[in-house]
Amino acid sequence: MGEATCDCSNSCDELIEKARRHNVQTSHLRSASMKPCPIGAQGICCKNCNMGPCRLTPAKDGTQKQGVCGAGPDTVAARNFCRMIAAGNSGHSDHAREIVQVFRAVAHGEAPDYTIKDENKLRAVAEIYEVATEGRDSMEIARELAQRVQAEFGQQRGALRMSARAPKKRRELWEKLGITPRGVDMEIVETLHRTIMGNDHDPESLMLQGSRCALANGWGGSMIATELQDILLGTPTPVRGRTMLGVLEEKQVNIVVHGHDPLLAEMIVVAAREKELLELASSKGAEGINIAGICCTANEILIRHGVPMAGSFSQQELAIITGAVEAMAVDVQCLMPSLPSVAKCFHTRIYTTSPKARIPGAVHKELHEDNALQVAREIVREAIENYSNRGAAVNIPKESKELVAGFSHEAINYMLGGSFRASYRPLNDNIINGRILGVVGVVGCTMPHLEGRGVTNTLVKELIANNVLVIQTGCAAQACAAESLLDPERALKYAGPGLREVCETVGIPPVLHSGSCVDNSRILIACAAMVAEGGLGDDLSDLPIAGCAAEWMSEKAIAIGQYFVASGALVVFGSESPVRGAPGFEKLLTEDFEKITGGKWAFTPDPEKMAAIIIDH
Ligand code: SF4
Ligand code: MSK
Repeated sequence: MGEATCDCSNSCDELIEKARRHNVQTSHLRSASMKPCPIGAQGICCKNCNMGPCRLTPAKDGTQKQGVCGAGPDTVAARNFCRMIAAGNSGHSDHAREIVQVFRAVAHGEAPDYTIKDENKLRAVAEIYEVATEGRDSMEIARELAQRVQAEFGQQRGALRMSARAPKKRRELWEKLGITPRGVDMEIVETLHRTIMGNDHDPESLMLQGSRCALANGWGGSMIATELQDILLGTPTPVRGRTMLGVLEEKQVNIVVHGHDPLLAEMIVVAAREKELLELASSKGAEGINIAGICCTANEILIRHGVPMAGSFSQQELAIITGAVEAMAVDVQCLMPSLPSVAKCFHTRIYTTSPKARIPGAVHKELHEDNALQVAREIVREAIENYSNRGAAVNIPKESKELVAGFSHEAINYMLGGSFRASYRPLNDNIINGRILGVVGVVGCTMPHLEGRGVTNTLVKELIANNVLVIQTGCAAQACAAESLLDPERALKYAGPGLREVCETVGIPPVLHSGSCVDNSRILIACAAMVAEGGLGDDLSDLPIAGCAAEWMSEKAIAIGQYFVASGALVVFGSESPVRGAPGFEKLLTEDFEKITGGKWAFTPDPEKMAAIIIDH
């Protein structure tokens, strides 16, 4: 592992030290004392039935062990991998379901606090779903669109409409392989069915279903979430912002929003700007109300409003330990159950807002489509009341960094081609003439045990130095922002001459932050647009593209990785292979899959090796 290169390491170290002094456990401290299970780490522990759990470590003489039922390591590892895909897909797709429900409610006049912000996108998505738009008003279109999208969750046959956005050749390959995604929920259920005890034991057959399930996420659930969020909340365009824990304000009421679903955070942003609540804050001696985000909720409100990002996944507890956060309001996913116990030592109030993500010890205020702003106002009001309870031990790190984010597919298209002829032509031309080597999505999480090591940053710097244009989402973007890699002026100095010339001409930075985890679907759309533009081949697997996650922790990351592999991309993950105890299955993922879908996996914890694998490719 390389030297620590993340500028935030010092401030994080100070807060971890403060936690230690206060006898507060954080993920960093727990991680240091946790020895991962060596069998699970290799993918060969099975607990799918009560004859086990079976641990399939090779016997001393080297013979491969089998579970009580006779399942070998390859079957067990394949089932475990597919279950991660199904779980990851469920996260993104159930998030999408919530968005569709609110969208439907807006269309029926039942969600008074939301509206349709992007009419152009409403009409564009309606066309994908073959909803007539000519001469119809937005709400009429939205009602029919909501019904069609909602039906896709339970759809049993045919293809998810969004998958038609993939190039024709790719769709034909999916058909030939029998992996065209049929229904959002159906692919998750079938994957779980195939992986219960006594069912599908063939690793390749399992992974074809795993691929179909992953595609139902990338070209289904995630894409539905992204597009409908844009319709409801606005399609992102480049916006300036700030990041790191230094965005918390010493003299203001700080409210941190955390999770993935932007519906609550949007309303908290609205409530925090209301005159009455600002006056209440002032009456309590605060100079204002400061909203800051953590994880993907941060990305969502950054790309639409420029709201500062306090930090990434591994910094959620540290935000509380600053002693300066009056309230942390969470929605769904990536929420550490430790938050209330950390908050107990400070004055922070933790609010859960989804019935699907409750945490013992948190105050629960449930958000629905018809009460969103009211819940947001209550949280903001209670945070203001809590301001006077702030203790003396306030330690807000000094650093914060500037950044530019909000590079949706539409924004990139516009910036490349201009307002009269938005297109990917300049990008394709510069790949063809060799100025740009390729385009890589650097996504994924941050890990407590890697805090401050700059793993993602090392990878991104290496890529842009080699003229690779980087697109980011998720907490990886937050890690890079903390080292000014999302600050166009500062990042350009790391870019190779070809990439730098193109970025300067077109006016884009070499690292483009396009949003949250579900917004990886924006990268799929951008890749499909590159194929459609012509000159680089007629399938996604012909493009010089790759996806990678230098740090990853969630099953959602595996689901994302597999939809890129099934779409024809090389995917490199920054860890030892999670299936290394099953050599046959590992070979299927890292070698044989390329012959099936044109994409494959690679694993290495070394960011320089990751970059080398991608550049070679
Ligand atoms: Fe063991 Fe087979 Fe049951 Fe898995 S399914 S726990 S390998 S007996
Ligand atoms: S929030 S899934 S830690 S990126 Fe999307 Fe960050 Fe990973 Fe959660």
